This record gives sequence, structure tokens and C-alpha cells, in this order.
Amino acid sequence: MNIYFAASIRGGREHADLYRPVIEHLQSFGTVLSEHVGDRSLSAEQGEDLDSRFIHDRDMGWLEAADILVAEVSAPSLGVGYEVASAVQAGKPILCLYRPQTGTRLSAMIEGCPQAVVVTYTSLEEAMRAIDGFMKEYR
Ligand code: 6IA
Repeated sequence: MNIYFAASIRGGREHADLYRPVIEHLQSFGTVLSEHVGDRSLSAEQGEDLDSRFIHDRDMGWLEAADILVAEVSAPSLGVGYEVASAVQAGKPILCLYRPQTGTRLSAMIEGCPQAVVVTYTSLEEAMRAIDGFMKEYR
């Protein structure tokens, strides 16, 4: 199974500590095509030092090749929203993982998206359980 993991880069890296363990868990189900988003050295300012058009085309190619999309949506990221919308258009199964924070609320366009399974989590264990449940259904 090919899995596309989407997570905020320029939208902010404040939740980035969680990305690596989530990616490692996803790897027990298949190949994670977008592993680099979990790289802790990737900052919102610099990230991968690549041309944006190259990043867009490469990532859209990976998303097309993916069987499912798992998106960490705690940080409001335009790129992650764009990837979720693209997966909706392509009819791919979508799991969105959201860690609530005081003073903010998940976008209604994600929370209200009928094609996406949105799970709120507070611990890594809860996120893993959500992934396990989703995989059981879509594998
Ligand atoms: O708007 P964001 O940057 O937060 O969007 C994050 C999402 O878009 C991720 O799920 C990635 O798949 C994709 N993406 C955005 N930027 C990059 C990137 N380099 N490398 C790979 N995927 C990306 C960014 C370089 C830049 C910070 C200099």
C-alpha cells in the first residue's frame, strides 16, 4: 500500500515532533511516499531547499500514486488543505488527525468534509489507534 502523509511545513512546524512517530507507524502498513515531511531539520522558513514548482509536481505525483492520504491537520497549512482537496477529487480514502489547541478550531472545510474521516487526538497512542482503525477499514 502506498500512503501519502501530509503535514504542515510552511504552515508552521509546532507539531513536527509528532510527525516522525506517526510516519514510522504508517510504515508498518505500507510505503510512506512523503516521508520527508517528518524531517525535524525541515523548518518553515527553509524546508527543503527546492524550487516550489518542483515540490508541487513531485508531491502531486506521489499523491496520485498513493492509495490513501493521512493528513496531520493541527497546524493550519494551505499545502495540507490543498492535498486533502486533491485527494477528495481523486476519490481517495482520507484520514485527518487533529490535535486540539485552545483558541483555535479546525477549519470547517476539513471538519465538515464528508469524504474525510476526522479524528481528534491528544496523545500519540490515540493517533496510532485512529490509524489502526482506519487501516482496518481501508486496507
Ligand atoms: O503549506 P505547507 O508548506 O504547510 O504545505 C505542506 C504540505 O505541502 C506537505 O504535506 C507537503 O507534502 C507539501 N509541501 C510543501 N512544501 C514542501 C516542501 N518543501 N517539500 C516537500 N513537500 C512540501 C518546502 C520548502 C520550503 C519550506 C522552502
